Amino acid sequence: MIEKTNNLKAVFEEKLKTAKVLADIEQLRIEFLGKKGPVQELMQDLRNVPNDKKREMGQAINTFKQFIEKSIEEKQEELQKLEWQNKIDNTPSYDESLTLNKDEGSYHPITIIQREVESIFASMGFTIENYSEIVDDYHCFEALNIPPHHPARDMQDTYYLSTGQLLKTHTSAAQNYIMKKYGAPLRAIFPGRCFRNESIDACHENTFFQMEGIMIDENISISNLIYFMKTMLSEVFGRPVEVRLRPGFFPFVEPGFELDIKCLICGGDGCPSCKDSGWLELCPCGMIHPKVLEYGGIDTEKYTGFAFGLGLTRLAMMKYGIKDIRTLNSGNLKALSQFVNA
Ligand code: FA5
Repeated sequence: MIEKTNNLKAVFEEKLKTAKVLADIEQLRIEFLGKKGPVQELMQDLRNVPNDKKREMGQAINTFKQFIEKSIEEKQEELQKLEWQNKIDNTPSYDESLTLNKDEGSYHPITIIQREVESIFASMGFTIENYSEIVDDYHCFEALNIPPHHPARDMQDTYYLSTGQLLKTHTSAAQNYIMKKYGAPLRAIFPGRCFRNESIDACHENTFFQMEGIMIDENISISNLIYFMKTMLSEVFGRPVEVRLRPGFFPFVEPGFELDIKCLICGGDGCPSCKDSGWLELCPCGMIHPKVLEYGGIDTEKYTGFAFGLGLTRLAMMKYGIKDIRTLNSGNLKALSQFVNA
C-alpha cells in the first residue's frame, strides 16, 4: 500500500508540473481528491489492512492527501498570479478606439477656481503647498492655540479615526508644518479638502475645499491683509464685488475678521444659498496670534503675519452662480459642465 501511495504521488507530481492554467488544477483536484479518485480508493483499501498496520497506513494516506491539497493550493496561487499579470500586461492602458469629442470633458469648477486663485497668489510671490487630509490633534487644534476642551473645538464637528488621528477640519491645520518647514519671512498658500460632520444645506457641505494663506515678515499689518484680499477678489471676479469685514473670533488670530461677500445669487435680497441673510461667509482672516507663531518657531520680536482661510467651494458657487453647494459634490457631469462651459 505504501508503494501504491508513492507511485500515485509520483504521477500526481508529474501531472502538477504540466498544469498550465487554473482549469488544469481543478481537473487534477477532481481526479485525485474526487469521490472516484485514488485517495478515496486508498481509504477503502484501508479496510483490508490488518489491524496492527491500520494506524501506520492511515497516517500515510492522510499525509498523501494533505500533500495533494497543499500542492494544489500553492499551484493555484502561482497560476492565479500569472493569470492576473497576463491580464494586466495585455490590457491596453487606454481605449485606442475611443473617439475624442472636445465638448465632452471639462474640469470641475473647484479645480478651475483653485488654479485661478493659485496663479493670482503665485504672481504675488506665494508658494503653493500640499498637506495631508489626515492630520493629528496637535496640528489641527493645539498648534493653533485651541487647547483640549476649548469651546472653539465645538465649532468644527470633527471626524476622528480609530487611530486617534482626524480628518482635517480646516486648512489652518497646515500652518504649523509650513512655518516650521520654511521659517520667516514666508508667503504660502495651501489649498485642501476639509471634512466636518455638519448638517448639509444649500451652503454647507460635510466635504468642502478651503485655501489657506499665510504671510509672515517684518512689519506685516492689517493693511497688507486687506490689500491681498481685495486683489484676489477683484482678479477672481474681474468686476467689483461687495464685501464686508466684521470682527470674528478664531483662537489662532488676533485680531480676527469675517470677510463676507454679498450673495451674487440673489444680489443681497436673501435666498437659500446665503441662508436668507444676503451675505455669505467667504474668507475669515486675521493677524496670526503670537502663540501660533511661537509654536511654529517664528521669532515674534521680529515678525508678524496674517492668515486667511478662503472657502473655495463657496467661491466657486459665487463665481459660477451655483445656487446649491451640493451640486458640486454630486458627480453630475452634465450639471457641473454647464457652469464652467457657460
Ligand atoms: C476656518 O476654518 C478657519 N480655519 C479660517 C481662518 C483661517 C480664520 C486663518 C482665520 C485665519 P471657518 O470655519 O469659518 O473658519 O471656515 C472658513 C470658510 O470655509 C468659511 O467662511 C466658508 O467659506 C468655508 N466653509 C466652512 N464650513 C463650510 C461648509 N460646511 N461647507 C462649505 N464651506 C464651508
